[in-house]
Amino acid sequence: MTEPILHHYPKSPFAEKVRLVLGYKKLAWQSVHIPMVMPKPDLLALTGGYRKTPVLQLGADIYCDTALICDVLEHLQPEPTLYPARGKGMARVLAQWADTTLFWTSMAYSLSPKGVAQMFGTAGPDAAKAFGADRAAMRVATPRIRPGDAAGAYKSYLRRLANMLEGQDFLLGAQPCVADFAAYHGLWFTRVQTSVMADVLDATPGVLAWMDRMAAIGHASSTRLDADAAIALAAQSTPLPVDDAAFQDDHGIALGSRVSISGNDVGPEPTEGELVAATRMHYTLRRTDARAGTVHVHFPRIGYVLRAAEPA
Ligand SMILES: N[C@@H](CCC(=O)N[C@@H](CS)C(=O)NCC(=O)O)C(=O)O
Repeated sequence: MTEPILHHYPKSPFAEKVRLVLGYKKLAWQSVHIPMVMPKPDLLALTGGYRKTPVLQLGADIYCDTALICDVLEHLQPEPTLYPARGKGMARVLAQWADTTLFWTSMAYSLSPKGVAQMFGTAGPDAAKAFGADRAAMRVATPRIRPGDAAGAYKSYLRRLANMLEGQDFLLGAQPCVADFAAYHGLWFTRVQTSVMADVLDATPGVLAWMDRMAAIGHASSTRLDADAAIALAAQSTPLPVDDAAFQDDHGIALGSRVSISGNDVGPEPTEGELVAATRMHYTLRRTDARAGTVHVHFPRIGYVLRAAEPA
């Protein structure tokens, strides 16, 4: 098996979610560091437009969004499972809440002026300003949460998580599942990246103890790869066969059509290509890039907008 390649940067909470899933599944991986803000020409050579972090690459297959990346890693290495048979619907629903509502609340709380000053440290106020402008442009359907509202909501959510952890080590039982990884990463950002804001966690010691258990999972072993090598690998590889028999058409868009896919709440940058598969859970676009060659770019259905592409 070729090692999965993760395109990410160390401070990214969603990347921390995937790094821990790789650790949980003991999968060795290769690590490509990408910029925190646009432009990201090397990442876009692979994705064709998608700019969010992280992205997973297997040869010429490019997987966008951590919900899909978790499914792909589960397929690569089924044990230990992220989706225990009993309660897997609950695990996915809780993960979706955690990746959206909980995440946005934790970021609105953590990225206070004090938190931002710590995060950018010596990089200074200009870097912080560029980061703020970059992220504001990404928010198409997520209103900014004001600091007082974020603080109150965050404290409530932490109490709810603490309540779920009473009498068990992880959110839905004795073992972690996808919901634990999804709930963890926003809190990790508060605790580790903006530790000046971390006293909000002190009121829920059960959550802190669970965070220690999650951190102990670790990141498995990784080796650094540079972006040019990852792109060259895509160019030398052939995308995996797609499951066109499992076509589920919910849009009246036939396989073979030119389409675009973009995020429906954050990250409006579209990826365009030929729709080569649309299964119950995900879409696959084929596109050809001057540097990366022919690649398949995959997106989950949930959270993304599929449209027929405008005629050129
Ligand atoms: N739903 C996406 C969200 C990913 C996301 O918003 N990631 C943040 C970083 S943690 C991001 O992309 N920020 C902008 C960037 O890195 O360019 C996922 O699950 O992968």
